[in-house]
Amino acid sequence: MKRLPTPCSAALALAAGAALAACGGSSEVTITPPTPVPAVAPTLTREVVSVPGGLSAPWDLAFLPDGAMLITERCAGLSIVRGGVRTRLFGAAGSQTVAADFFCEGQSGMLGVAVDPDFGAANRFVYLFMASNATVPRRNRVVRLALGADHLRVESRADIVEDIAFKDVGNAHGGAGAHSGGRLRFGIAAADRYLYVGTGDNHDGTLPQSPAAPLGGKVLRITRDGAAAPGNGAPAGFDARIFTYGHRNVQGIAFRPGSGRPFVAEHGPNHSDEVTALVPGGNGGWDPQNRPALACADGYCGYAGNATTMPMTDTVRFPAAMRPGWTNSGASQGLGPAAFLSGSQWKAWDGRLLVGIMAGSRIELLTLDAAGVATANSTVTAGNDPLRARIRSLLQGPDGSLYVLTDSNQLWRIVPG
Ligand SMILES: [Ca+2]
Repeated sequence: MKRLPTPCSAALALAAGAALAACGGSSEVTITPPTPVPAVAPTLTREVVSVPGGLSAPWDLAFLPDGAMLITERCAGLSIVRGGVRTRLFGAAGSQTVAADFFCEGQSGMLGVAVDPDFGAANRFVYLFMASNATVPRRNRVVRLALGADHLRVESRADIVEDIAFKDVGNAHGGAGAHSGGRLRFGIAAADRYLYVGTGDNHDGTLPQSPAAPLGGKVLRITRDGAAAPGNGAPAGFDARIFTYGHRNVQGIAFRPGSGRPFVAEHGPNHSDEVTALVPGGNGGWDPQNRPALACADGYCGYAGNATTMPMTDTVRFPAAMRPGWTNSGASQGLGPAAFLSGSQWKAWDGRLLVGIMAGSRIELLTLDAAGVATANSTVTAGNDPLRARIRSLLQGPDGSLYVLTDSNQLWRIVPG
């Protein structure tokens, strides 16, 4: 409540929605501020979206400006769905354009997809993260496709990053193709329309802190031609495409509305799924090598020890490491995708961060403070629908709804109301 020196004026009091106090006997009017509209959570409705031909191991999705949906499937490739018609554009046999070097194995194959921010205005570029056997050893690549004018065919392909680490041979910790990362997202700030690429540690102890290619356990930030973006801030001697390093397996990348700051979500080992706000040149502090106190098969300590002896963020080795803003209650439940909610349709959730959890089978809502540290978290439900599934991809669509891909081969549209 605030007291204003003012003539006794009913008009002023009414205009301010105020209560008039002691009118006639005082030179002050007491103004009660308008009661704020309570911040309420949206009411969610889940729709299962039918994709002609069905989905098999869907991994990521994106939208063209005309509303058409792009979907990747790990072993099939890239499809476009528009007007209820699905076209297999690029990838395995059966696609309009077969990529002879594309394959899937283990966790790898056709993973992330992103659409150029200038799609339709200056180009028709779409970007894919995929496993390629064009080299020995095999690598993950970022491939840029130019779509035809009707968006129903691929006109050309340019491989803009060819040296992302791929686990070529199985070891004590699992088969080939593990921990490739794979998410692709463009920055949202006007000065940050660069492509961010999440990569993984391949069960290789040396990769996350390695300054050079093959690039694994990193977030790359590149131009549409695959060159290092300006301002990456990688330490001297590091590959200039590296934006941050010291990560385990980056499968969630999201940008905070307003600031545009990038956040990543990472799957922990037997503990400590993490969400981290990134800083240019930052070290995520994951270093699964040289832990003499631990038994580390094949030189990889990533599954040895615990949150103290093999931390997701080692602040002893790396005092300046980026601290996580949220850790999943000391557990690892398969943290994967991440997406910020944006728009008044989300009511009190506008600007909050969603993360998807695979083994934990849920979507979690995080409230972040200005520094990116979680102050609250809760599990997202749609009324009595617990939205339980292994969550593979999260993306807010151009209609303002949330789109979700699950390992149950479903596409959900979650509509706020
Ligand atoms: Ca970390």
